[in-house]
Amino acid sequence: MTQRILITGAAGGIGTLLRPRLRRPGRVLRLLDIAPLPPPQPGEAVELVHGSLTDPEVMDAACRDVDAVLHLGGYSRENSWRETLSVNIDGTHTVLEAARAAGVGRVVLASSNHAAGFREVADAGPGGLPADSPPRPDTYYGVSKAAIEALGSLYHSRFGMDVVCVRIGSCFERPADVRALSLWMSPDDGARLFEACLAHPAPGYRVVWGVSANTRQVCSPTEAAELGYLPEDDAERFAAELPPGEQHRYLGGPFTTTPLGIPN
Ligand code: 15L
Repeated sequence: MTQRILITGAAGGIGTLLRPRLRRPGRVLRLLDIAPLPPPQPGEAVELVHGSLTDPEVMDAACRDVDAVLHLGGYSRENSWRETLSVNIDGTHTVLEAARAAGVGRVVLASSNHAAGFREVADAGPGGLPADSPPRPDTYYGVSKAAIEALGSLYHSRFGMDVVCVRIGSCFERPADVRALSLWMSPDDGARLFEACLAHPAPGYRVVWGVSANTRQVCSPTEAAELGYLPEDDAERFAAELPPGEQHRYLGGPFTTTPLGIPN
């Protein structure tokens, strides 16, 4: 039977990196974004949906016949409170509500290290910061990620939906700076982690870190490992190429000092 996965924010940075990596025989990726999506490649099993995740009608139609939702959509950086509230928080409510109404049993939410951005790196200890460390957001953006984790918990407790919140570290082709040597999640590991979120028989509600097997890791790998995630990459191989820099005091790095409400 065909498996259909809805990916919101599919034209964004992580959506673009995952699109080729989540291709599988017997799987259709339904890609949703308000931004233009590249047309299907020959043989690529995708359905393109142009629309906003904040629109309940769009989301109701997008969730039809879907087995799981990967919710990557929304602002991925700091923005005004009003925009953050409307797109990231209210928009995630719209996504969860549409998924519930359509009977979708599993939603994976893209949370972020910035939900816990004011956690001190020095508190990590040998096991790393637990994935469910209580929120210490560093921005309105971080608040929105903490809020969607809470929404996910509500939808699990009320409706039995499986909801996995992935506190993504820094997911780019390569780590951008010294801070990312601790927080990098390679695109391939990102795909491995999202596959684990989809494959686990009954994840319930859980929060996991989305990072690679970095030598300088500060985030606990345990919770994601329990899900079945086996990372293969380590940011350290890029260390020599990076400009010199220092580890930040706080997990959120520069987000802890960026002016609130101003796009960064
Ligand atoms: C995030 O949550 C952002 O979406 C991304 O653009 C990076 O800034 C990342 O965190 C990070 O902390 O490096």
